Amino acid sequence: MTLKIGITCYPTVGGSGVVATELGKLLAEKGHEIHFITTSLPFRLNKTYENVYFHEVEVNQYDVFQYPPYSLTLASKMTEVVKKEDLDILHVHYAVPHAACAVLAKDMAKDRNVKVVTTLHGTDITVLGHDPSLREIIRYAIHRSDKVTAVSYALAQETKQMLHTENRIETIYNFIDERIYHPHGEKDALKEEYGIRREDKLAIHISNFRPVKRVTDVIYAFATLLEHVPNTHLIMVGDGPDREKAKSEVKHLGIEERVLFVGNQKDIASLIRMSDVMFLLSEKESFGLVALEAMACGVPVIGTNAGGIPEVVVDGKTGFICPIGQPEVAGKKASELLLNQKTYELFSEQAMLRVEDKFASSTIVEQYEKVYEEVLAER
Ligand code: GMT
Repeated sequence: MTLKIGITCYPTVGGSGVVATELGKLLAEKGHEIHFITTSLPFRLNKTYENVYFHEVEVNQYDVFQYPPYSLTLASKMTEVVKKEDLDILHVHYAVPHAACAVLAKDMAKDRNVKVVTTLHGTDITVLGHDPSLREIIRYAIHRSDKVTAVSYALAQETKQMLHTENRIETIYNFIDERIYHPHGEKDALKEEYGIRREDKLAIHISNFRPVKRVTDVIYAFATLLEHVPNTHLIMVGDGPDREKAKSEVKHLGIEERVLFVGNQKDIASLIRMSDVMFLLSEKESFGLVALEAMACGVPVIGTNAGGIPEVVVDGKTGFICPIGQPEVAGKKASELLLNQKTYELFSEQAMLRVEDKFASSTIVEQYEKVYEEVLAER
């Protein structure tokens, strides 16, 4: 059965937008008709795809409003697309405000009986869910969705505990595009472009440098790693509020020669491939898509025991799981890997196998299709 599916996500850089867009692309390849309803073209939708359509949500600033009414504009656009394109499903990524808008659109296009599938990605629950001013709307949006999925068991559990909801929340893991994230490709030439000798080791961190990512812990972990493995470098990819803090810590530690801040980058896969180990030392992380991207490229991950990270990274097998806020432990674990070639190769192999086994895009897409079929069977 081919379906008409509306997808709403935050279209700018970020794991949830990546997952939503890649899902839409793969569903379209399987013959479903996909309608992205977003404020701009999702950044991974960089060319035209068969069966994929884009409906722009315009957010205008009017003098009469103090704030642009994004949620209402979105709900209105969703309703319009549901009616015009006769959508079967509205699949929204993020509870706030997307699920609430979808519920509103469902009510406004009542005769169409569109079904709402909400996927929770983390920050909507782990940060916004704690905000009393949003808790009721999150609870309502979840309660009124026809199906709610979360990207990890940890997130599903946390959502249930926080909102005291009886709703069944199904875990569907994230996935990566295996055509982009794989271990094959040029590494040494790129390393040299960054001034790193091919025989030197390289650690990588990729994030939006928000406080939850604890980027200064990454710097401290690297400093410990450097004590044990002197020919190591660190590449910091991304940008955000804590970038300057991290930079000044690097200066304070006198390791400027070894740490590169490269800002937001397009070709993440090549940067991961040229690296030997990834640090993801967040205090909150519902899944950690970058960890999956690293593992798919055969790069072991040193992560924290936050949220869903331990569901992605298997401690002692595809990387190491360390306590939050203990960067010296993370640095020591990374050095153990980099100093033991045999163990390193084993971890690298196991990381790739785990991605194939548990996070294959074909399996995950089928899980979403099953969810769509289930909710439509209730029509
Ligand atoms: O990590 C972020 O700050 C970005 C955020 C997003 O909206 O993309 O990431 C969340 O969703 C990703 C995709 O499901 C997950 O891999 C991230 O773990 C999650 N971030 C947090 O939970 C902090």
